[in-house]
Amino acid sequence: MDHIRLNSLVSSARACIADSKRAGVMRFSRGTEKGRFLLFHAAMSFCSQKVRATLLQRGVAYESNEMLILASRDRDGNLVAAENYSAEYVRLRRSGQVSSVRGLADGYSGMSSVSLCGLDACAVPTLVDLDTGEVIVDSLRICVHIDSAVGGSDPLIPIADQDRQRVFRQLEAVDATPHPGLLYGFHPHRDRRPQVLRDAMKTVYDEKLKTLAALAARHSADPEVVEAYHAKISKESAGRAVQHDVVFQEAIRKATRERLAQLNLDLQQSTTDWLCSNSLSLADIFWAVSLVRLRYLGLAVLWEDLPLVEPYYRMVTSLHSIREEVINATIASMPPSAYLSSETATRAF
Ligand SMILES: N[C@@H](CCC(=O)N[C@@H](CS)C(=O)NCC(=O)O)C(=O)O
Repeated sequence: MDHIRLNSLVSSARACIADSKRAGVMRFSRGTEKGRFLLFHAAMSFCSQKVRATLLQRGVAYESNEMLILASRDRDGNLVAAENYSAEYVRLRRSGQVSSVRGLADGYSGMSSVSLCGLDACAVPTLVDLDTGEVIVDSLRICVHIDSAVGGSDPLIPIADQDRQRVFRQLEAVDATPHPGLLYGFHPHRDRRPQVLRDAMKTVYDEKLKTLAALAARHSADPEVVEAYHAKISKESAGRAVQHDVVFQEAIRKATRERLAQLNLDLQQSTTDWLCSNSLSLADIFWAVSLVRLRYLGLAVLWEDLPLVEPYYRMVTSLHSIREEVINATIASMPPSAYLSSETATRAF
């Protein structure tokens, strides 16, 4: 995309962030590549955590634009839409929609994989690469893009073909795990999610749908934006319909358990220091983010009889990038969980 159009889309999206302290903030990591990447993200977003951990692990500087991804109430009690729902941000995100993607996500599976479900134009993270003029809208593609753009001697995607394929198989497994479904939906039998979170989830869909309907009406003159809002309304309505559906909720729990059992098997068969190769790979970062989120939700029970998963959890959460961008970010931005504390974050493995 040409730089004039890109800069205009970016400045409009940046302006949707209500607090200027969260917009246009340079984060240096170890101080390389200043000024190339801009990230729109949220502290609590599990997809954003994958990207921030990758940036920190690779020591890449970027401009952080942190968005509030939940609706809130103003002083008069009026509903204020999440910042990522604003038309200006949706326009930026749709500019990065590539033809290979399945179109807009308008159904609900409990997953957020763009390749399986389509693009959610109202979601984070979004990466802008000012050097190539690209807008990239999927955490998996973003992390792969950053790793190859940065180059150097410690890539997170191995060069050797077989190792590379092994890494991609794991990235897809994490991508197809229904993390959003497990966050939003009630847990049959015993719900271990923090009480504050469970309470917030009672109204979350109604708030999303109300703010999206108002935005679609307000921007009725812009068909591209309206199409995105209608797809999102359809997706979130489908999510609300299964939020308390025992069959659906048990099925996503079973799917998660199967992925964890496969991880245990892969760890058992692995002959390398890390999951897929002798050096840390993107597969380890993605699994770290997944396991931290599952533990936060009280779902470490799903791997209590899988002997290799817990030691692997300790190994990947000993990384500074994971402690900082995943564990600490979760603790700082989400209601406290009895299953994830800063002590678990610093415990040596
Ligand atoms: N597959 C996409 C999924 C993006 C996504 O679902 N983001 C979530 C946070 S992890 C979000 O923005 N949710 C807010 C909402 O949908 O209202 C990616 O990995 O980037």
